[in-house]
Amino acid sequence: MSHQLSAEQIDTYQRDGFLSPLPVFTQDEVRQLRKQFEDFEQRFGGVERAVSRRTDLHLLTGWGYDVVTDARIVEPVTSLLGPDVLLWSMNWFIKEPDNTKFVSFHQDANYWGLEPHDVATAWIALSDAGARTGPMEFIPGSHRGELYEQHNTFEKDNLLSRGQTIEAALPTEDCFMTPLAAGEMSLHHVRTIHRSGPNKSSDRRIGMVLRYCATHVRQTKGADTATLVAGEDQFGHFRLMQRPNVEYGEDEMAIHADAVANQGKMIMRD
Ligand SMILES: O=C(O)CCC(=O)C(=O)O
Repeated sequence: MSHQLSAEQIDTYQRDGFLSPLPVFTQDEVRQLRKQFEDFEQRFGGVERAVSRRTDLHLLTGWGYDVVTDARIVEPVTSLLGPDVLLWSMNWFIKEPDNTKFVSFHQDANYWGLEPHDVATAWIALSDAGARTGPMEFIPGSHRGELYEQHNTFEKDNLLSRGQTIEAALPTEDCFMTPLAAGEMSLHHVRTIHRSGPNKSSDRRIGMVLRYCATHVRQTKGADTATLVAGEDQFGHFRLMQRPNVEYGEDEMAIHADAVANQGKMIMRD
């Protein structure tokens, strides 16, 4: 069965800079994935302490690797980026129940260092991401406009690494909320302006966030790693990572720690 996007879906993405919702996982699968993720959190000392380790779980766990290579996610991405695709990183945006954490208006292209901007994010809900949970909100068409200057606020409740915020006046009245049911995903372009509000629900809002790029994309900030998930890599711009042999194995832990530290450096480097 093909999971490629239709011509109409591709047009919508190209026009708006995002596409939502798309079904991915069944309820059984999503329950199992949430359990695997929450087991990981417990294994590493609980929710707070596991935060520093949760990036790139596909380098540490088979289930993580299976997710980032899942045809139901990767094929729609190839419809947008072409047949040769890398996973650059796997992140988590989690808002605990009844929580003031938020994400300010920003553009990912401003600080990732990836160029050209043939880069897309698959944002996958592992819990309900309905209107009360602070789902993703996008400004349609903003990926076709300018790259805005962002100010680093380091605000306590801002989930972004530096609290980066676009301070210019934006057409916020156009902002489009994309609530998702558990198991659904949205796709967004690396230049699309987006934000999200606080979680006013009684459950965690768990976003599993996968960043994909075409193989011709370069990291302009230094040497970086990525995982080939579709087609072939004829460019060699990234050191390619492999599926972990042993779940949480010693070698895997070292490889993972190294990749995560390096990615942190890339994101924080100006
Ligand atoms: O999940 C969120 O609230 C924000 C995620 C985000 O900014 C992103 O995926 O680029």
